[in-house]
Amino acid sequence: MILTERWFGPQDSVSLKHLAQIPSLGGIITALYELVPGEPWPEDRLARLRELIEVQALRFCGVESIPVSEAIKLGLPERDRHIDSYCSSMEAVARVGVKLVCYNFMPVFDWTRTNLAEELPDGSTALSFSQADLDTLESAGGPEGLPGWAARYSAGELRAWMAAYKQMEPENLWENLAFFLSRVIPVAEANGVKMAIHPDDPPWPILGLPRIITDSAALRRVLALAPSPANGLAFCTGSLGANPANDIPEMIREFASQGRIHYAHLRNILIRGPKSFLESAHPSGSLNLAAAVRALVDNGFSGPVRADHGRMIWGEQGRPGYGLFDRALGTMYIAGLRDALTSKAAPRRLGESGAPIQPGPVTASNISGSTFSGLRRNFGFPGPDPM
Ligand code: DNO
Repeated sequence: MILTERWFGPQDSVSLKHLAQIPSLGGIITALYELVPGEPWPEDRLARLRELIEVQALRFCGVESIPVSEAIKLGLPERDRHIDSYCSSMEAVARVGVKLVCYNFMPVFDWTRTNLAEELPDGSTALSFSQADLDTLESAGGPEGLPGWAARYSAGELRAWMAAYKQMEPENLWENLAFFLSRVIPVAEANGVKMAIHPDDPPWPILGLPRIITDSAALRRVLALAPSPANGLAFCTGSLGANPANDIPEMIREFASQGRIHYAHLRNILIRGPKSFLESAHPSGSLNLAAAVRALVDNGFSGPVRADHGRMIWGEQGRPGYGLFDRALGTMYIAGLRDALTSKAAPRRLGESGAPIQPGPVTASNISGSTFSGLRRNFGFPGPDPM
């Protein structure tokens, strides 16, 4: 299991340098967030991201996400062109040495919350969701008031996309997912890439839109659509766990033992009532993250995990869910669970040894094979690369 954090690129208010100071962190998950879904990803920009990551002696472990355009999810005529772009982006990702691609198949909205900064008694703030609040918002004029989503579509686009899904039944969405996988999985196989579908968050239909990746039966079905090791899961405890009927450790045991979990998001939630939850601190909430980590470890999972979201603590301001401090605490909690279960010392990373280091700039002499291993060698960092 390799511990990673998500980084939103050079525009992120949390710097790579600060992320690299989290003990035990092995890698970064990022993407070309500035590009529109359906556009092919230029390899040179990916190579630049890799360089920035490796200068911090971290590894570029995966992309989250190459977004799936609405045209693909709706099965519109331009989906062929978008799928071609998708495959070419995946090939570019593979060429820079990154072999994990996370994606989701949620119509219009990705993860959805009704409050991005609910104040808790201890003065921290957390993301929360309440179906009742969403229903109120819907009856008060629609999803434009929904916090957080607005960056992606204009109000007009949003209304148009929602209207386009009006006639769509869940089975139609399954058909479009099957079509997408039939085209992308062979390309993933040819490039040694693992595709990892993220479950729907929350795992039930919202705002009249179908949501299909919600429980064990759905995960089995998506894996069966393309019975290839390249077709796998981004197992998200917080998303699936919002439905108390989902037994998280049991689900992990099932899918990890088949080698089909390629990536995991490990965060906690506090279920407050039917379809109502709060994103709680990693060690406390309705989910047993220790059991989740144990299920991963016991079933041979060796891929990247990340703490996913955190609360805002210690007065930090920033992108909801993606501040530095609470994600760092979550990462340390997961590292502790992992190390206790594996009885292995965590792989030491450059900079944790106490030796003074100056990671940049990268020069020809410290790039050998990859910048990452070059830096490791230059600074006399012992042991194999942590992947
Ligand atoms: C939220 C994330 C999701 C995830 C996508 C994957 O923080 O877990 O936005 O990145 O659903 O495609």
